[in-house]
Amino acid sequence: MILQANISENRYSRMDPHAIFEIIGRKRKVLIICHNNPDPDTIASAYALQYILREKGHKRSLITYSGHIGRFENREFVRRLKINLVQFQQIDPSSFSIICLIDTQPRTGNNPLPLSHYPQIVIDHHPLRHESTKCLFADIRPDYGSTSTIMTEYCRELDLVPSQRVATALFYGLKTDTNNLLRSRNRVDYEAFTYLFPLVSLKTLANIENPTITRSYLKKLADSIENSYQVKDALICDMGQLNNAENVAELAELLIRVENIRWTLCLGEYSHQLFISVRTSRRGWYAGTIAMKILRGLGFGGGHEKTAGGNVPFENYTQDQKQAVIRLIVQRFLNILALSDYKAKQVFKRKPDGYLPDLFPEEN
Ligand SMILES: [Mn+2]
Repeated sequence: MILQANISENRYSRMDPHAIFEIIGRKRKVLIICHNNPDPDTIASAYALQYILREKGHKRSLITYSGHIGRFENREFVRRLKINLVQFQQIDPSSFSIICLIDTQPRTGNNPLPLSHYPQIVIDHHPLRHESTKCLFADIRPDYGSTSTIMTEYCRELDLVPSQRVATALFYGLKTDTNNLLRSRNRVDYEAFTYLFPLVSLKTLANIENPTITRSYLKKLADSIENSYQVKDALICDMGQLNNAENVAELAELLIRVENIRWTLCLGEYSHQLFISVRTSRRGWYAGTIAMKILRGLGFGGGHEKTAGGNVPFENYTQDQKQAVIRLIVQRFLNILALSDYKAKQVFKRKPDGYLPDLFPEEN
């Protein structure tokens, strides 16, 4: 999830991957840091960097992250591809001689690296931040659809054919970050996609994309759908306590597929934060800007044209204050979309009498 909308900057800082080995030299311990609540792109890119280092003789690198891996797909991704990730709280960054930030940059608030530490290596495709220019190796390519694309190019430039697991990881990272290339504006993403494709395990990919789900997850989804409100062409749902932070995005993605619906807003609480997710099928309305506006003064929001998200810290709020914040966000959302005058209806509420056919009549 991108929590900072910054679409104006498009500056570049491009590097030759061979320089990585000059910087590492004979130093041994390399720490590879993903962005918080890591998604497939940051995990795949960290995994590819670890692979490249190992192939070049640097065997002691560690991938770390902070937050949660929420989606079942992403947990399956880590499990099936046997990617070793360690929680940042369990390590001491001072015991590493080289620190790399992947798919994130210094001082963005989106990675766990303390301000007292500076990374030597930064590889990312988000807008270039001034702080990154102070790093020895900053390869920032904002016109790339994914960091996985950059890492695929590294493999090629270094004459390394990715292993099947690395290729599958990079392919999935690229696929998800560009929404199946629909969000890509650059042919380099297509080139990486077609280069990786023959190396991918399609069976593993299918397993990742169709993971087993839990009963509690399905129940959360069913209850939330039943309790959602339709306001003209928008569906709005307060999901209450979430099973994981990604629930809001998953439901918003499902509800935006409902016929005649062009907007969805889902909200829910997870580990003392309110998470929100916005989706639209309308062109020309920037969902990221809307997320930013509805959370102004409350938390942080941002995103892309059709998908956006954000969060509000809920630590010091009473139950009443939390409800007030949620109502304010919904009101702002309706105001921006000029929907305030329409009546909210619970269109998915089940009838109390129950109409289910008796599939299993009791045997006497
Ligand atoms: Mn990314």
